[in-house]
Amino acid sequence: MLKGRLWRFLIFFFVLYLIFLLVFSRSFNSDNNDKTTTSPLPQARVIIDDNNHEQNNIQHHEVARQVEINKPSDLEPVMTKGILGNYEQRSVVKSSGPGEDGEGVQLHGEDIQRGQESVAEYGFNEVASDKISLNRRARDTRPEECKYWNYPSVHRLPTASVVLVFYDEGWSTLVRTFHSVINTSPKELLKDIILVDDYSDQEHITIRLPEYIKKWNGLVKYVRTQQRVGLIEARVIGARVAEGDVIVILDAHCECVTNWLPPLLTRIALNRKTLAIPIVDGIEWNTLRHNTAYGGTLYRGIWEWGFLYKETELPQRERNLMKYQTEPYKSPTHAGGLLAIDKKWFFELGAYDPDIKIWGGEQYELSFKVWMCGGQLEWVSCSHVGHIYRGPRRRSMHPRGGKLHQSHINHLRVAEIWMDEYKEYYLRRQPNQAHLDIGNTSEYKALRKRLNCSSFTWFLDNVAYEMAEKYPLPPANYVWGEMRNDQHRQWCADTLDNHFGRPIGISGCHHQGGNQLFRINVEGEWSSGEHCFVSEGNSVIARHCVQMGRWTPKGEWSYDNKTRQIRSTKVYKCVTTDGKVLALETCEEDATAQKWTWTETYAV
Ligand SMILES: [Mn+2]
Repeated sequence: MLKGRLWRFLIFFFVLYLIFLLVFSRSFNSDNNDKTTTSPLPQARVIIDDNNHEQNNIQHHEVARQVEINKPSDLEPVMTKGILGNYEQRSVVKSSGPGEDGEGVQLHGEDIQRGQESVAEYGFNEVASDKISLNRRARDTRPEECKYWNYPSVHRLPTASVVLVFYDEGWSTLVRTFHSVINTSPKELLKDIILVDDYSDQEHITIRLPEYIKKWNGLVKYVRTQQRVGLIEARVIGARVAEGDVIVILDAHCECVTNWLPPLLTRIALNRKTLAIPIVDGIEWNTLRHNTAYGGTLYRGIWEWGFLYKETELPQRERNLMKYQTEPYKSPTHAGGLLAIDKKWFFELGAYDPDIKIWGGEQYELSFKVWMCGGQLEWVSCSHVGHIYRGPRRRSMHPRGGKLHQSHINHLRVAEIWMDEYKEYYLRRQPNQAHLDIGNTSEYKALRKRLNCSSFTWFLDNVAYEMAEKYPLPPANYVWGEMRNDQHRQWCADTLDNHFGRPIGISGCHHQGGNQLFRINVEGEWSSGEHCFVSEGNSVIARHCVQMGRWTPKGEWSYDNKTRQIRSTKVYKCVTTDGKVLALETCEEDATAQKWTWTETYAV
């Protein structure tokens, strides 16, 4: 009796084991061409493509049938703790070249000087970069748990087009970017790579690059703009050319971490209106060392009311929805450079507003409209891409002849079109921008109506709800503008570009706003940009308005319109200057050095 039961039990498990083997061996096969293990020569890749052509077609039919049978819920990733996921590399051959595995490279001798010159030229140390293999394997910065996720097989995921935009980018950092895309992407999923050259001058871009990419037989495409159009427009040009289902935008100085693509595409397969964001690791501009960005903490993207991008710890409310620490999670916005979006959805949303030009604010535009028009934005914890943050570059990347305040015009367009009555709060933070000409917005407002998008209030209440605590709505300004001293009439208050914790001072009045643009609001907060000011002894100190993750203004200042004094209600002293420094002293109504005249200065 007992023996019979035991047998049935054993047979049951044996069958289960067979099914398991069947499912996973399929996935192993689809992933065999991956990629970074031996740094395959590009030429070899092409040959592999040709050989597998017939086989691919057969698989395709077989899988098309499966798609009909499978429900969408079958696309959900499956965690098999302790057993490597279906896209993971089975064996990693360690390479020992310079910079391998994301290590940094130290230069010696005359290379040091050449390296510094390349930083001035490109913002990266190209001499250090040149020493590293174009096929170096990026450091695996993912949390360990990521290795155990199983994603839908390649035939059930949309294909990707990777769009890279650049202007006079350094050779090896640029080429390594698309090598890394090719080396880390299952070839069935990578439709093409679009290199958008925004009218570069340098010959390694204009002549050498189009020649170099020929060996990929069309997988890598080169598109050149007819004049400088700036990053945002160039991306849209690339997106139009792309033949894949999903547009993946990366900067042209990135390195993809193993198995970065399937987790992104899975989010879009599950919901085509998802804007999927990889986790951005930092690569140092001087040594090309690849670092883990966040440690174990989960962050998401928000902004302060002047549209400076901020990241904040993932609220508990979101974490409560997660079974695993490595699941994707919702975020109000993102840093802007790296993203994946369904191509059709991107163009349904009007791509990027064509009057948002050059650079700045585009991530808010895209994030707001994705959320408000029925989509969602997710950060995908198991998709990591390294990005080289630029060092001190001598030449500007931005097109010449562009408007001085273009990024502010961009911000204002986003506020005008998408933020309803909350546009006012942007203007309280940036009052000098009230009269900038932002052009015609009617077409985009019509698009918003046509897509039946929700209100910005809905977005704040349901998505970016932590704004209320982190960056509450700024109170109305009581006075703002340039602060000129009555006694030392050529001097104005100036933040002196000081960092947080340092005293502010004075400098010659220049009427250009910037460091001389101050605000005191009706709640007694005295600030400039995102600096808030507090008294400390006889000095006025700049500090961050957010302390311990929370907006904590001191609100200790008042401006008296009659005496024109700025008084600290905390230490009962007034702001003064001796023509050298800005200080606090006992208030005296007759002291002309304590009198300040505010002049509103508008950007044009
Ligand atoms: Mn970048």
